[in-house]
Amino acid sequence: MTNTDISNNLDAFWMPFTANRQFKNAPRLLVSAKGMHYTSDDGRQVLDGTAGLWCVNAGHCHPKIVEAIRAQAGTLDYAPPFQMAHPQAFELSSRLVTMAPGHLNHVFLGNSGSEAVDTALKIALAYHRARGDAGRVRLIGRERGYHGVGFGGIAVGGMVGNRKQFGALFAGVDHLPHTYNPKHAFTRGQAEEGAELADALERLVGLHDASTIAAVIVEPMAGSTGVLIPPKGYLDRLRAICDKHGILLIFDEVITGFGRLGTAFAADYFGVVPDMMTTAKGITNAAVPMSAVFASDKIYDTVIEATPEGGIELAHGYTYSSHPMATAAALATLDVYRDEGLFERAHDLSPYWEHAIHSLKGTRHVVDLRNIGLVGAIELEPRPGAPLKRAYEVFTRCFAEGVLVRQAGEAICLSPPLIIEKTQIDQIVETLRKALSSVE
Ligand code: PXG
Repeated sequence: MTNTDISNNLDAFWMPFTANRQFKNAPRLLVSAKGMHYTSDDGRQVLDGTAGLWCVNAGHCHPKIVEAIRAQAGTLDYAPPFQMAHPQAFELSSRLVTMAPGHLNHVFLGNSGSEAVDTALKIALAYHRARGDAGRVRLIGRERGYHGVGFGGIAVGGMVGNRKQFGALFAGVDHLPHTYNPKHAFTRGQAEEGAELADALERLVGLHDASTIAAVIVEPMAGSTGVLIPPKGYLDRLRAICDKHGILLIFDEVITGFGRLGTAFAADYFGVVPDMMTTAKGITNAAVPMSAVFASDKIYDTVIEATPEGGIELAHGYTYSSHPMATAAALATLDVYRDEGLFERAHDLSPYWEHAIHSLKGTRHVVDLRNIGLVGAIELEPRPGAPLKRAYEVFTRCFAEGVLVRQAGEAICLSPPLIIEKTQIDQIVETLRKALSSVE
């Protein structure tokens, strides 16, 4: 088939994580953005209830970030990151580590959360090998975890829909149970009970032996699977069991990093410091793709010192690691977060947010409400015989009414830019209330 009208050919673009045929029958297109709003191709203002995909934390097209990228594009377009570098790579990394808790004093830069996850898993393996413990190759994830779409990430990930098409390379992983308990429906923030779910790690140690396990990776708060908030004490217990058995603990902070919970990182919010932390999204306000893996002194020193000087210590990296446009965007983004006090703003707004989310209790179809920081989830009862349809219709109705929300299974997830105003929180919740009342 030859297409002559290229502009109207929606077929060529194989859309990611999208129902391609359904979308192409009724496309939803965004053509510009500013602050809290997108503009759709039919000229409507759409309030962004999801910060894009959990990433535009400082609001859209922030002038300082736009200017930094513009200036960088005309100064240094690209510098090779292997055996060469540019000064901003060091400046950014130094700034990042001053923000991080504990001894997370080194960062490895990449372009996406998926790359960050693969990088962290590889560093974990390299670390144990460098210690002379090369038998530690097993990786432990968690049911309902999302760690991106690389083979490493889907192996430790726990969302069946993302695994079942690709199950070729999953040997050598195991999973902890997820932490969702419907008994705790409508809990505000963290549930009091459930820390003992972390003890499942002891059972996996009993099954595989600690000498085979390299690392455990979890999202401190599971985002993509519909906002699953860890019970109180759960992450502390996971930390303690990892320490007892010499297992590295990796927090996947791709969503929670850079202010989402009202602190720089979820590690700060929960008061638990991992051995590595994967971040992306908010690091550049999503204006240019970038990710950073934070690693502890212990890990960095061990891997670096295992190779004689002059040798490449870690056989890993990307053409676009520390890309100049990304480092410029990240430096400007960190300035904005600091100068506008956006993490504190998220913290201060979170009680209002919590109240607004939980005001949906009693609305038709709602079976659970969850919140933490500036994150919320509205769990719906599935429509009998038509799973996922109800949540999808709520999503499309909200979009028609000028509010962007995100469907995750039977849940609607919210994670607005941290610049959101209280009246806009009200608008999101009222639009949802109306949509929920009007769908079958
Ligand atoms: N880890 C976590 C915890 C994530 O949330 C990734 C890794 C992968 O990042 P990249 O940049 O490779 O996509 C993510 C990504 C959603 C949604 O709607 C979430 C993500 C991506 C797309 C949609 O929940 N998170």
